[in-house]
Amino acid sequence: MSEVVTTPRGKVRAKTERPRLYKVILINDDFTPREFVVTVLKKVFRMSESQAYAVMITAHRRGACVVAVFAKDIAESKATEATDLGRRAGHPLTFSTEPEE
Ligand code: TYC
Repeated sequence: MSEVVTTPRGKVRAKTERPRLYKVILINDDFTPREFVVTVLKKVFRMSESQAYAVMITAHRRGACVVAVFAKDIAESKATEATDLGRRAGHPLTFSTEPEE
């Protein structure tokens, strides 16, 4: 049996990189009722009434607000679930995702 000895090429670095995290962002609009936004934040993101109100009012005043940070697949499924709750109720409520720096 022959043995092949290989020498590592290029940089060898410790595998300590973590998967990138993604922000879920709540986008303001002029039509979705405030109370509906609060209800969705409580349901999908398990926020208290006061946390949900603070996020909703920040998006309302500034145009958008970071809701939470998750692994990519969880961020995307929560953004979709929350946006769909709005759509099914006839509201333009929108949640988006973007990678953290
Ligand atoms: N701007 C909406 C209103 O005045 C409330 C609202 C807040 C909607 C935040 C969306 O992400 C949002 N009824």
